Amino acid sequence: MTDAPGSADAENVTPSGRSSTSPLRPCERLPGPKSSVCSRSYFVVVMVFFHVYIINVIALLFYVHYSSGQEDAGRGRDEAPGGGHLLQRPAAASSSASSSAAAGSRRPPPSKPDFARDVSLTRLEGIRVGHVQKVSLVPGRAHEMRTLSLKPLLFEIPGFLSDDECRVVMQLAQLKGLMESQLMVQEGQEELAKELNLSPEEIFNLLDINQDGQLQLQEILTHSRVRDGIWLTPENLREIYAGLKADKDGNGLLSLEEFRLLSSDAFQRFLLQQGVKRSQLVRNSRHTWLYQGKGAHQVLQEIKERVTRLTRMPPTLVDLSEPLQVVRYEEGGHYHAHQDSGPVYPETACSHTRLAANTSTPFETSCRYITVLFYLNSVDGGGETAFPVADNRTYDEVSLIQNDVDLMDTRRNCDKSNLRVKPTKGTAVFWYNYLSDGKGWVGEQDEYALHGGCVVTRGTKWIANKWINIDPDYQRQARYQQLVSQLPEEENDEDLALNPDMHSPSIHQDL
Ligand SMILES: *[C@@H]1O[C@H](CO)[C@@H](O)[C@H](O)[C@H]1NC(C)=O
Ligand SMILES: *[C@@H]1O[C@H](CO)[C@@H](O)[C@H](O)[C@H]1NC(C)=O
Ligand SMILES: [Ca+2]
Ligand SMILES: [Ca+2]
Repeated sequence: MTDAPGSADAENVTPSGRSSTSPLRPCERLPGPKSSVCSRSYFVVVMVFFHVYIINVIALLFYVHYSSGQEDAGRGRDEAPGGGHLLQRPAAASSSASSSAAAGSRRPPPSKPDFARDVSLTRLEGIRVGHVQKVSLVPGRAHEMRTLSLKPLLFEIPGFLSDDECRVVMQLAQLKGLMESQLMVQEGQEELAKELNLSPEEIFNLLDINQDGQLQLQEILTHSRVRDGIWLTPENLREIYAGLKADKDGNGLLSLEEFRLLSSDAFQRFLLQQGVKRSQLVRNSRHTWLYQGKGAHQVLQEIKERVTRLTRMPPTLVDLSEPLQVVRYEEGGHYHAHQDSGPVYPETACSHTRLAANTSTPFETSCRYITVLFYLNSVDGGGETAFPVADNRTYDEVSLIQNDVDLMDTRRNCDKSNLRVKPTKGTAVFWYNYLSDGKGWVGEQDEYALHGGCVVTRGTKWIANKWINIDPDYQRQARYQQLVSQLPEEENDEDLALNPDMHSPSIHQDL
């Protein structure tokens, strides 16, 4: 992966949004050291701290706050395991706490008759790392597909696109125009932060993952990353401490007393004063989206069909997925490690099936079952797609940052990733962002799918991402498809479905 700005795939985030933030499941005070469920919450708090996407966070916290009382009584299905993230946009943009709270706690009405599950998703077999299987994608030629890792289940297919196809895709993207994948962070959200109304003690507690009464650097870094924003390194954080004289006793940790003396937007203000460079953002690239439905350029339609054959996904699902994302990284471009999708909780809706989710669903994430990433050129230097924890024996979010080495930092530490894929023109890699539920549908998020685009040291890097969107909630996916199929045809192809640009005001973040 690599790349992509956002979303991309590899790098990515969702056009629709993924990104992450966590829906915090209501967790009463953090249970033990780093439980990942709760651990996301501090992260959210940190974001508040930095003021990034505050609106989402606030609405989220309100939601959690107000709904934690009545909790799960009627939550049906899948309890989501994992961590969290993503919330994209709260139902009611903030305004009053009470209104979003109300929305949040409204229970989905007893829903319509269930759809019988008549589809079973194929999941390819990886067999073992290095295994090569032949696949038939175009008439008269067999492609070789090599297994690169089992966690995540990841494959590489050289020559998936011809040189001409690569050229056409790059030209179409240029014709359409590329936009910045990540905007600079905006200022001025203090008022919102105030509405949050958490005491410094409460925030401190949420941040203190190991509950030792001190904030270690990693505790702050780990949870400041999940969304697009300024990417802090351990050194940045030390400079901030020094600049703000935050660590009075100089032990490198923030105690509650030290923390209390900082205003809630101190870090953010400090960073903005220093000036933020593009290289300090989570993503440093430009991208655009190319529609692949009826009427689209022949090459784009063929790519979509080839992806359908490769992944053996139902064609309707591929048709209803996000358009093709094309991303360009200039020299110096990168995309720090991220997940393309987020965990899905009962409170979370997938961006692509939002239409079928009831309005009471306050949070949104991208649900990208599969990421197919294409390299449109061979890069002169750097630009690999890194999978920091591919096939690692275990996964522990907090261990991603140790001794000042941050495995998610693709400007510095790609060489320490477990797996790196070199960008080669025409090659496609694809992987599953979710596990199977064991019954032919989408299961839990696969945390090992963490990936990023290493910094391009020479030349330009072009990639494209094709995501296959599937809602882990089968009923919601089915309802969505039914709704879409009832719409007049033009609409359903073009506007509605997943043109990310139409999704929400917040899309730019993800794209
Ligand atoms: C959402 O809930 C309303 C009733 O409150 C219902 O009429 C509507 O069909 C539901 N939407 C979906 C997609 O289930
Ligand atoms: C990778 O696996 C090793 C061995 O189990 C473990 O010590 C390390 O923490 C893992 N890395 C991450 C980031 O979880
Ligand atoms: Ca601590
Ligand atoms: Ca200290």
